[in-house]
Amino acid sequence: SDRRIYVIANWKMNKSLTETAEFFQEFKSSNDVSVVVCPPTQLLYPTQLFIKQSGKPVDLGGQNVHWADKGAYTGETSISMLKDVGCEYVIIGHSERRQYAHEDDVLVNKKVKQAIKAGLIPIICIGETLEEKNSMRTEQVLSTQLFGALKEIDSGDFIIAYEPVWAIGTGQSATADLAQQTHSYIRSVLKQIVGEKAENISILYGGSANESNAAEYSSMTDIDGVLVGGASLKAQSFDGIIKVFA
Ligand code: G2H
Repeated sequence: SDRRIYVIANWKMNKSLTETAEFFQEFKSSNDVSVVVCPPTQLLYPTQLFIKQSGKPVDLGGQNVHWADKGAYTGETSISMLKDVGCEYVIIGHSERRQYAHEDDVLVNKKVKQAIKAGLIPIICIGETLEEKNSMRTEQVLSTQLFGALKEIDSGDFIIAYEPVWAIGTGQSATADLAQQTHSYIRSVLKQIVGEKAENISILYGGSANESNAAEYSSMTDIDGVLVGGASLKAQSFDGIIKVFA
């Protein structure tokens, strides 16, 4: 297919300025796959400088964004602010934001719409909890999240990250077969929403992805890369994952 393969780092609330500088001294990256690093907000600008200094092929992404362009929203960061410091991507609707910041599909949709309009590529996170999985509601949950996040959107300028909540930071990664099955279902729902463009939308797996399980994911037809938390914090292990997909 024509789909782009992505290996994306989500550093979450980790790393100091010094640790970030050290990361980019070691990091190799690759031209054969699209590599994106999403550091915490206060490190976005220095990270952009470190990337330039290193000369390595890496794009920058935010971990969250506000839907408004500017104004009285204390503590928030706008889409144009992310773009101003060099971001081309932004993670939207990560399960940790859904859980701790009470983000719902309506808010996710608001952010996704504005990001696409501004030319920032949203990495839209969806995924079921363990309880939803155990009660056989996975497909229903994913379909609701997709229709919600993509309301009034007909472009295909976004990335989907399937992150089963039970697999996040637990070491309990989804088997590649289960992930493939789910990704294929997600693509069928995307087809209902944006039509044939669904064929070109990259669907990434996230949830305890690492150097050891990356090869299995990369061999699956509907898995177009990974969104990596814990295993992206060390340049060496993140490079290891990139190598598998490159
Ligand atoms: C899921 C993932 C990255 P981890 O949250 O978004 O994190 O790889 O640590 O499970």
